[in-house]
Amino acid sequence: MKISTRLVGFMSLMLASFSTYAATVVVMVGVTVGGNPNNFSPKNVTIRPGDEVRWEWVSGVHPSVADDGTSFAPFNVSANTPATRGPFNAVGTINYHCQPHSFQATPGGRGKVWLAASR
Ligand SMILES: [Cu+2]
Repeated sequence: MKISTRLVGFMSLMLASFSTYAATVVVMVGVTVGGNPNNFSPKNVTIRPGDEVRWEWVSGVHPSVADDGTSFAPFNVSANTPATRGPFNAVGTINYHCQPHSFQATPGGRGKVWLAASR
């Protein structure tokens, strides 16, 4: 009983610390890089368990999806409609792309969210 009470207390503390430090990482959509206006910027972001990612519109039309189709719901941001996804908790890499622009040469319409193990 005592041990399980401590465990619950510890887990509550862990959850509290996640929510205390959880961040929303912003990625701009439709940023011009090297003359190409169809980039995510930053292209690659690192987040921690519990963090969210918010994509914010800069220019163009960029319907975007996770490469695996399941890591987050598709989005298509516009001037006053950013898209927030998460919180993400599974450690690993989520590759994603803009459907019409993913074919473009690097940098082009591809991005990556890397969820690192801990803070
Ligand atoms: Cu695009």
